Amino acid sequence: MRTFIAIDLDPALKERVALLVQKLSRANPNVKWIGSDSMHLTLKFLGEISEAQAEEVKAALQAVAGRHHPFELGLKGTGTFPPGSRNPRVLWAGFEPREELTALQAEIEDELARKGFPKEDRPFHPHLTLGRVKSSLDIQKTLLELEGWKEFEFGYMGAKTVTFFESTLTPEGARYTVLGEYQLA
Ligand code: 2AM
Repeated sequence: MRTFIAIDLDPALKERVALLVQKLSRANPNVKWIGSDSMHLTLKFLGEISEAQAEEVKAALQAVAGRHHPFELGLKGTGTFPPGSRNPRVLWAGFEPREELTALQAEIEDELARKGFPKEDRPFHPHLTLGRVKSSLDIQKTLLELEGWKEFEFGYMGAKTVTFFESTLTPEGARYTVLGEYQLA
């Protein structure tokens, strides 16, 4: 199964992000825009793992979640991957830097590394993917519009739960199923 670990976005924030996506998507169908079901902050992408490994992940998340307290998560501003590119792959909204978030993500990495899961070699850039660029056609107009939201405050949510997701790839895009939810202590 193809899996990842994330913090799901709170419904009020999803609504605000959906309004921006609606505006941007009307202007550019060459981007695969995110739906509300796919709005999350990915903490760790695991990719293809076995059922037995999934059980190990569940135990690891249970342990890590028990060692962290809930915290405030702010969604602010927009940007692209690669940063500042005129031909980006991903358009995103950013999460405000937060020590508790960095610590939670790092501990998930460490706990899973101890169980033999490969560590991510790229730095952690907490973001919410808004869209993935399929074709750079008309992208400059979209980038200019996105730039207008560079400092926009979408709002805050309480990060209280870590979610273990399965991602099933379908011709219509990825479908996410919850494999487990772990409350921060
Ligand atoms: P994202 O966080 O930039 O949206 C499920 O695919 C989630 O895991 C997505 O939200 C996705 O990107 C994230 N992810 C991180 N690394 C990935 C990779 N190498 N392949 C697919 N998805 C990845």
